[in-house]
Amino acid sequence: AEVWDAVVVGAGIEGSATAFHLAKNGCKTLLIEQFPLPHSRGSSHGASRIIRKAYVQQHYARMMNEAYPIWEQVERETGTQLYIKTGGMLVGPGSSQELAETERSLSGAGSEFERLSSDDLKLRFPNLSFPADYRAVLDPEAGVLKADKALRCFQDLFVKYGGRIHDEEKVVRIDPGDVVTLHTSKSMYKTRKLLLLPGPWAGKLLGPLGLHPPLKPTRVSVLYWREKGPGTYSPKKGFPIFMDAAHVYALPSLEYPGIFKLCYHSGPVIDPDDRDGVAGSRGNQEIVRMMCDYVRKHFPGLESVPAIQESCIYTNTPDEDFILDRHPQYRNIIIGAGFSGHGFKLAPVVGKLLCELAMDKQPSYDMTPFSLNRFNNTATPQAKL
Ligand code: PYC
Repeated sequence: AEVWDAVVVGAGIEGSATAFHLAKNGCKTLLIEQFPLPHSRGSSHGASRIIRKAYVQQHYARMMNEAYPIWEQVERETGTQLYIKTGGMLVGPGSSQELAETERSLSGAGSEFERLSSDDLKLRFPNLSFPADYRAVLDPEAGVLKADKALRCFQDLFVKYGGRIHDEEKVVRIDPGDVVTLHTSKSMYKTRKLLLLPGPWAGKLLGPLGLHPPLKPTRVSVLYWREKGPGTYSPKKGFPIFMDAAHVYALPSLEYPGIFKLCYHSGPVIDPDDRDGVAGSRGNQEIVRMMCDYVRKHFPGLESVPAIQESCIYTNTPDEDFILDRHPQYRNIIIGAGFSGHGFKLAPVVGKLLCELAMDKQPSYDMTPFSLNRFNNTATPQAKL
């Protein structure tokens, strides 16, 4: 059988961006996806995602300095607009650690931001209602990514650079070795490097390879809300994407123009193969009720029950940092997992880093926050987003 330089498993945004970098760097690469493309079974479906530099963790703020130019390059190469600049705001109590740390990481990454005092927040955003001590950090470069188009662009460029995509092909067994053998539902492949980016299926693929990182596939309810008046929270009227230190986020929906997407960044743990569990509402009613309360209190211009509910899977690590690492024993097997609901915007840099690992180059960033062995000590770090 022919031997591939690289096989990438999983054609979500992380796998597709990784495959793009590999092909662009001259590796003969196959991208395998278990479902027909495009699909909504994983974490890369839908029309919109937030893009921002405002991060508590400085490593992501720095990586975003490189992600933006790569997104721009993809836009240029495909002639497709992917990024809509709206600006973004992070709100929280004046004493919030998240706000202070986000300002510190933006400064450290050399990125601009604006600090809004409690009075500024009330003046600038009279259509929001927060307690008197709340303040905000404004990230001027934040905005919306056209997610479904972005996914397609990475896959198109991958093919343009000589890559091959096989969809509707499920991996059933991996035999490690100097040349890895990959058995799928349709065929068998040999590859020098295997890159696993299976999204919520990571646990199922890694278990047989002796790895059990603490990954939790989580069903997040994606909630869409109608406005009471036209365009109250529209970017056309200067309203930015929104994040609350309490893990709520909101953005104008490209899925349903004119309707606002506002969600809670958590949900019940599910099995990605249990379709009822993925699409269902078990465990989410509580979150929907909580979000109705949230909207009534803080977004008085929205109707207080969601007009549309969809779902998406986040694959969470305990510290919400990604896993980007080699298999500790089989060094030619490379893993990207645990994107914890915030990986889409960073996919161009994730792909670059995993490509560097696959090509035995020195990674461009310190990989310590992404290591598999950080889970070996038992203490569970506090989640922070
Ligand atoms: O990372 O900005 C983000 C985000 C928003 C919603 C889910 N993730």
